[in-house]
Amino acid sequence: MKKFQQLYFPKLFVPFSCFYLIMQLFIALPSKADTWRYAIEESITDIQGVYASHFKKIIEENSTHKVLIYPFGTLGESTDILEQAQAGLLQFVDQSPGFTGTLIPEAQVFLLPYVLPEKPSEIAYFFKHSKTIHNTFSKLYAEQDLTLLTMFPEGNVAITTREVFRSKEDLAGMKIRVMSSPLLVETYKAFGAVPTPLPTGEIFGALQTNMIQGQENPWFYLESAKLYEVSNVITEIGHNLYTTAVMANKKFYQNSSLADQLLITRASKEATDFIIDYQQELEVSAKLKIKKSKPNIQYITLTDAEREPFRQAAKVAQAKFIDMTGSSGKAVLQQLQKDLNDAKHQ
Ligand code: 6CS
Repeated sequence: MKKFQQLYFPKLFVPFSCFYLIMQLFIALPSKADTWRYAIEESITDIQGVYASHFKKIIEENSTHKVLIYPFGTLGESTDILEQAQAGLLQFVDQSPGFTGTLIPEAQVFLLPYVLPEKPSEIAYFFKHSKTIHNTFSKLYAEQDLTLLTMFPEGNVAITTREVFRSKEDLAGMKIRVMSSPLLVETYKAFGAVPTPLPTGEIFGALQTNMIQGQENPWFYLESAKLYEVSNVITEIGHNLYTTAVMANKKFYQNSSLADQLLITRASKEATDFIIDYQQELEVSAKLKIKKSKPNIQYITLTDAEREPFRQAAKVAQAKFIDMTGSSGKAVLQQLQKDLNDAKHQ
């Protein structure tokens, strides 16, 4: 065997290394101009749209490729666009864990109440450095034919209702719309409400017709989707930070040239840094815009004491998360807690 290697390996090695070098050179060169399709769950002026526009700008300024952005509604609901991205009809897609949870249950770790940080500096550090996002989740998304490019925050989640609520008892019998995540359903059950999963396009109409009596979303979205128009009260219980994820079709990404892969990574990173700062400003302006447009809307922030029963209910949600995800989810949660600790002590 040794003799065989000595005899043949150098002969095989020289042409192989030449071939390898030529391939490296080839993939480092700019690729032919392509049009990349990218669908989002929101409108072009919403956070996902601003992120996608920033990403597009970087790609188009640094290559001959074009990025076509498909805003919410143009290609269907969130579940439709994810399927299109998995099938390779779209190169990029934005889908939030509230919807991805049915496909990748571990993604719901981002929906656990009272887990994610509230301080802007911790939020920024967490999203930029989290091993949960950049290592663990990359593997889980890859199993679903998706290359996870980034995750970023969209602001604090508030709950809109018809009637005032300050306790779990007040929520009894209230149908609260959630994204189609089994964990969100369990969370709102633990909060005392009647969780009602509905697609995004049905929220406004369902509130208007009293089919549901409330829903949760980040402040900028309450304003931009005009959800305040069909609600009387907006309550902050401080339970969550809305998180979303951007993915590429795995085959598309893996078959892209090295130059394109590097450009996609760079655009994702720069757009993430940009959007983390951008989204921070929106909560205050959304609150002002809503009040201006509907002065009699009531804003309520639950006190620490009032939040306590919801914090207790969060323990039930965490146990449900482990039930749904087993040892894999347990490891994800442990890693997330380490990441959050790092963010706190950065
Ligand atoms: O609640 C929803 O369905 C939507 N909320 C936001 C903030 N983004 C997209 C998502 O589809």
